[in-house]
Amino acid sequence: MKNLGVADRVLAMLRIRRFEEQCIRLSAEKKLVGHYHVYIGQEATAVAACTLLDKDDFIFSTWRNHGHLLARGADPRRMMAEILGKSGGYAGGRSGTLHLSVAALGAPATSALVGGNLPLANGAALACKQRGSGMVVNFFGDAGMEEGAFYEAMILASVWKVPILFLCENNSIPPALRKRGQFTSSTLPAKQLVDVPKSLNIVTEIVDGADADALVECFTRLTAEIRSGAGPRFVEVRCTRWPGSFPLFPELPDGEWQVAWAFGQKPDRQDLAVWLEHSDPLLLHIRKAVASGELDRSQVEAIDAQVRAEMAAAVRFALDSPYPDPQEAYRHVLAQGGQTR
Ligand SMILES: Cc1ncc(C[n+]2csc(CCOP(=O)(O)OP(=O)(O)O)c2C)c(N)n1
Ligand SMILES: [Mg+2]
Repeated sequence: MKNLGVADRVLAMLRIRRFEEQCIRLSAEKKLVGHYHVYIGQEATAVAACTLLDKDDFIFSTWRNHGHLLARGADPRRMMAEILGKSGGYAGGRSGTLHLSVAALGAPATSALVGGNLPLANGAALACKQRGSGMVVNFFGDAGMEEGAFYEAMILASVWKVPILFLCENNSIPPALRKRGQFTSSTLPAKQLVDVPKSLNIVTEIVDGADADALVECFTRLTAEIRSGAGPRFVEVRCTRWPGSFPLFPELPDGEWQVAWAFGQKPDRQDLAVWLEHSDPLLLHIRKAVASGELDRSQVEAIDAQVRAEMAAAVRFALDSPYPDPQEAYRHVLAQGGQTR
């Protein structure tokens, strides 16, 4: 990971975790209105991928975009304001959570359509190739592979040899199968997801999404190959859904994530305890760093205090930000005669 030590990596993952806990709290209080998706349990993937990117690179994301954008450097205050539909948000409250994007950070579009961002990302990768700089990381979920747009993007990327990492976050994998064995999605007839891009001559990898070090190692290698002009790469990141994401609206199964859980204390809920033990990249990474002597408990607590303060400030900023003036709805839209106001 580019210039990220263990402490910075924990900080980056914890920022995403605590940001989304605030989303869940605000939703329960009816201050965040409507549907939204959390990235809890997948944080290591965004952090490992985005910290390898340069200014002129791009990411393309989905409805599960909070982690990708925070890892790319977005300001949590403006993100939270956008999610609440407030004028202080990145799009003045127009996009909400589902279309959150920050063009200035090389995150020009988030698609809420399954598979919808693949052709866009591929086009950006073609632009990178033509201008001779930059690459694209295209985040999408495993269901994206069931869309026609996926095949269009794979074929063109392979033929054009564009600089793109197709990063499939397969969050439906049971822990025991994350590292080994064959696992198909419910509807693809391929033995493994990677067999599909492989058949189109795209080099593929499978990596454990609960292992931050493995992700860093894998993405470092793949992005170097892509930057050297070798063409597209496809990676299946295998992760396991967090128990709090199963209800229609996410919930915190046992309250907020506790630093103490990384130091032997167990939550009350059994399903959460099992998930933490086997599948939480944040907890597993902290445990590993403590075991190797790179971090101690007081350092983790200090990181947590810093993150909590930052996220409390983000919530305050978003709640204090006014809703947009209704007239704003007419801006940036095509009016009669093709003129914009
Ligand atoms: C074209 C299209 N069809 C259906 C939906 C409804 N939908 C939203 S999320 C989702 C499942 C996505 O699964 P996956 O790609 O694995 O991502 P995950 O939510 O598991 O991260 C579906 C079917 C949609 N948004 N777009
Ligand atoms: Mg999925």
